[in-house]
Amino acid sequence: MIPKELNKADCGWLSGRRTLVVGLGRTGVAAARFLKRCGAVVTATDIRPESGLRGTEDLKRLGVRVESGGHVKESFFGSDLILVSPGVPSTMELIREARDRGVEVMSDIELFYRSMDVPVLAVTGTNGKSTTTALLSEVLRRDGRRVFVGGNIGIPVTEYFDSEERYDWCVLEISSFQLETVSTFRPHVAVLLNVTHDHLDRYENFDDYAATKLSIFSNQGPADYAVVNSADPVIAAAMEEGAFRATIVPFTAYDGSCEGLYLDGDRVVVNGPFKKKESYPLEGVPLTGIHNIENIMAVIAAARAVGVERDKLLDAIRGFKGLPHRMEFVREVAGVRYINDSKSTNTGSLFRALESMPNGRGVVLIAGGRDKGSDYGFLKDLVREKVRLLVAMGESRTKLADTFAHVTDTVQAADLEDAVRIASASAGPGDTVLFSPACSSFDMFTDFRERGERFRGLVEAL
Ligand code: UMA
Ligand code: ADP
Repeated sequence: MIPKELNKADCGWLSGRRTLVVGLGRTGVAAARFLKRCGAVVTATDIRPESGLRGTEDLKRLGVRVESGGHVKESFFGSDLILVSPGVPSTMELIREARDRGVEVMSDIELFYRSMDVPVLAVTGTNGKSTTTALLSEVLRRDGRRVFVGGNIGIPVTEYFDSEERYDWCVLEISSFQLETVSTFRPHVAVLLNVTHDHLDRYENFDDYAATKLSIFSNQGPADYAVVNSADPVIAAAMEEGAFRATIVPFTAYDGSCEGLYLDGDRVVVNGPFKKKESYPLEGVPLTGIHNIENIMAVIAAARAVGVERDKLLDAIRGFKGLPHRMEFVREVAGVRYINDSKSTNTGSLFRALESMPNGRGVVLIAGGRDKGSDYGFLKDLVREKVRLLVAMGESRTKLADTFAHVTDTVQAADLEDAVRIASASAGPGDTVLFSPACSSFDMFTDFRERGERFRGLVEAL
């Protein structure tokens, strides 16, 4: 077996530091374990009572002090360092006050970055992060590299140090929450896929959210790469303002011939900044939809930036079937196709889902869940064009039904089971039942996976 110390933690800087870990979800538990191993004096706190938490017994055994069922002010103010979980807003009063008193506050991404020493490729954006991260890591593996994949994709980054595998590259999916408290994080390649409305229940306004996304590039220099979707208005504006110090690799699935990556019929053309002009045919590529072409372009750009050859890239792209719960075909029943897009948690992803549906009004759309302060209005034209019936569910059902009442038929369902029953009764041969909620799942489910699996189960049972 490969010896453990190969994934070396260079974490002497943590030794003896009084550290408070806020939030004991997956991030907090992994980070507390890592901090303890580095010799920090660790307290971990969660607003939930201990009965609702996992992994606290193990932490206590390691010598971590656990404060559950609420947060203790003194623990915040008496720390040298606060490690804040992504789900905990960094603007929280106690954290703000602690920072004012000189306590350093960081996310696990910053903690990780300061403690390791292999190149990082980081992917952010409102939508497409997981698909792009998974495909990019697949490409690097196909090229024989030893890759750690982590971050918002569901693997806390500090688990890197737990692994018995030896890594020499990191591909990280990074959320805006994780970027709120980074200061030195400098990915060698940073990808920004798009910036559309999301998480407006956490940020003051859209500009605030967009600025957080763009901060992924803050510490890059000319030897690094910024892979950006130049068709996105927020990103185009940032390019215009000269917001990047890294070498920019722009990509667009909309404009014709230009610098960077563009689409020419059924081929992706790479026209700089790399020396060789290349083209990548898309025939035989399982991922479909214009949004996935964007994801593929981002992957090609990022992989070329770190020297992966064209043939290996194409092989991996052709072999990648996509992740579950993203426009996943479930089954055809009586001529009706059922698609599970449970990972659609905002209006941008619903837009792309509808855009990829055939013209005509053959879509029965099931949407709704926990609203995040979204404005669904801009979807009206697309809904009018494609959706025959909207089945609205979850906390946002009235808001959705009111928004679309004048452009299509709408009905409110009691729950997902009711929604699938209504949708299947009204869909006819040639129609598609599309489950693309545009909202988070937390009103009725643990997460998007549970929601998608429930949908799949209901469709299998039809
Ligand atoms: N908590 C407090 N005090 C508070 C608020 C919350 O103690 O004031 C506690 C909660 O009681 C809970 C813990 O904090 O026990 C939850 O922490 P968390 O929400 O950060 O959950 P983790 O399990 O650590 O998961 C996080 C990410 N979650 C969020 O960003 C909300 C996961 O992304 C990520 O996969 C994981 O870290 C590993 O990096 C999920 C997500 O929904 C998939 N991300 C958002 C998205 O994709 O839209 C950004
Ligand atoms: P994320 O990790 O950012 O949530 P995923 O790859 O999990 O991204 O996809 C989430 C949702 O967004 C799915 O509904 C998927 O079909 C859609 N999607 C994927 N890529 C893109 C993209 N580039 N632009 C817009 N929507 C996308």
